[in-house]
Amino acid sequence: MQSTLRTQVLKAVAIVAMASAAVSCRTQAPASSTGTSTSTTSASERLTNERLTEQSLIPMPVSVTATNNLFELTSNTDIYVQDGSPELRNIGQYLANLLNPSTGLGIGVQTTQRAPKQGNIYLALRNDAALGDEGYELTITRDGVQLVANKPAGVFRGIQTLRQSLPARVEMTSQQAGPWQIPTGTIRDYPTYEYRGAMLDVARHFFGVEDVKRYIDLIAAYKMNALHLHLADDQGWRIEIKSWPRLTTHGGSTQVGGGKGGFYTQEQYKDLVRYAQERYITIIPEIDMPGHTNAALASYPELNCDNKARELYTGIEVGFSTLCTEKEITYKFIDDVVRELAAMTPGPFLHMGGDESHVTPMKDYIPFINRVQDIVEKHGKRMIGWDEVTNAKLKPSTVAQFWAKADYAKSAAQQGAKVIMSPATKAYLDMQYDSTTKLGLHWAAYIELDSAYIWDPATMVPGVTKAHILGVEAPIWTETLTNMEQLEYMAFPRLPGIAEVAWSPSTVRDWNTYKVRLGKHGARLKAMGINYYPSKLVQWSEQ
Ligand code: IFG
Repeated sequence: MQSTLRTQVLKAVAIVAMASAAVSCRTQAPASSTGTSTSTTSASERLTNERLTEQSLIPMPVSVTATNNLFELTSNTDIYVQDGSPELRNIGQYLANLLNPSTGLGIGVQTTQRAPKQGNIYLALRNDAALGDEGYELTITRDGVQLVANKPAGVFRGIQTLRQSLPARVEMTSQQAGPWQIPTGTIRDYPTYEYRGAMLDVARHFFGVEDVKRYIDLIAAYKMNALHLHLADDQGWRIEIKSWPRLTTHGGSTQVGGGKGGFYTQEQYKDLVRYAQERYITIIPEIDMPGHTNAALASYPELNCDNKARELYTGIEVGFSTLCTEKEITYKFIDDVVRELAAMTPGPFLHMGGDESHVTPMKDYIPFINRVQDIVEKHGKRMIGWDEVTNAKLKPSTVAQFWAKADYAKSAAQQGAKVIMSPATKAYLDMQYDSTTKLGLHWAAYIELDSAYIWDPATMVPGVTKAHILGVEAPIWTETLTNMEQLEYMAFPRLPGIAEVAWSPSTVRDWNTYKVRLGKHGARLKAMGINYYPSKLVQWSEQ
């Protein structure tokens, strides 16, 4: 159809729709309060609801096309998953578990050989190379929802978009009034970076299994796929190592401020790994060394060069500790720790820290890091290290995590190692928003929402281009954070913005339009029970 004719037809349709909408909203029966939506929603009313392109989707998808109609979840709606994939069935159940508490629609999960009849949601795998491992295509028509991807992970990521295209109250855990309408259209989407992570420091202050699971749920909602757990530092050792039990019984017994600390048994750690895996999130454990090791040095005298166990430490200084790099028992210790950690970590990476080794002479640090790299490789894993490790000779499989020194990031790229971008001046979620923020630190910068959003990993460090970058990670250090409420206040709303930096192409990223989307997203953050910082830079709408 000629474009002018098409435009005239569309205009005519719009005029008719507006006219009948004016009529229908006067005669429209009120949505029933029982939570089951009425089926009398008139066709014209469908044209007046928000368009798919106006939903506050974060991360912003690669492409969104609206078709100005509505699909409605009703008590007849079920989730149909393509037969033959247990993973799809689990994902279907995850979606049902998200929708049922708030909608009260009793949505079930069925397996099917072919697309279901109208009124249902369909999850399926389909070869579509352009979508890659985590991309998806979400098609919403008035007759149903179809979510397809190459891999189950892509379907899971698409579900995060589907939930964001429903009203924010869908995130509530108590039953809410309907109707449950989704604007129609098509979304084709896939990530820019393959590594999109968050780091949680459970060493300075210990966060129990339920808190970590909550954080996993929150980062999953923004399509992140990695959770880096900072499990050991000066103030605490948080993971049971059976061959060195005092690491947790003694080294895990306190925390910053002198509280009782805590640790994960190996069973609890495996439970976290499983919980994350169900959300297509890889756990990356970090044992920081040779610095940031006071908890281990307090637990075993023999790990100290003078054979004297250190006192437990409950302050927040850094850079005062080091393993004894010239003693062989140190490498036996590291081998035991890496062996046990690798055995319960299905993911490809072990993070071995390497930062702020201020009392380890560089002549000792370099061979130490080289040797740790070999131990990690011997146990079948790839090493990640903070950017100081680029002083050593990095294996091509090793990943350097840029946090402070651009030259180190550049050196990693030159050595052919991949880089994870976590600039402290942009991505450190423990940085205060401004000088009035009661929690957090500001040694790197004050980071308001715009500053955490307006940066491009691919141009941040000269000499480090997109080809060198594995992905982006947002660390949160917990020297000043003691519980989830405080953690959420510092992590949100900056974390969704960084998730967008990692997922969305820079061509669709713009602070002025993002802040409007984020403002509308406020209702969703509230509905998810997130204690977020209501920055004055954003017009928040919470209804
Ligand atoms: N730098 C230290 C962290 C933590 C942080 C607090 C790194 C790699 C300052 N190392 O960031 O242990 O103390 O903002």
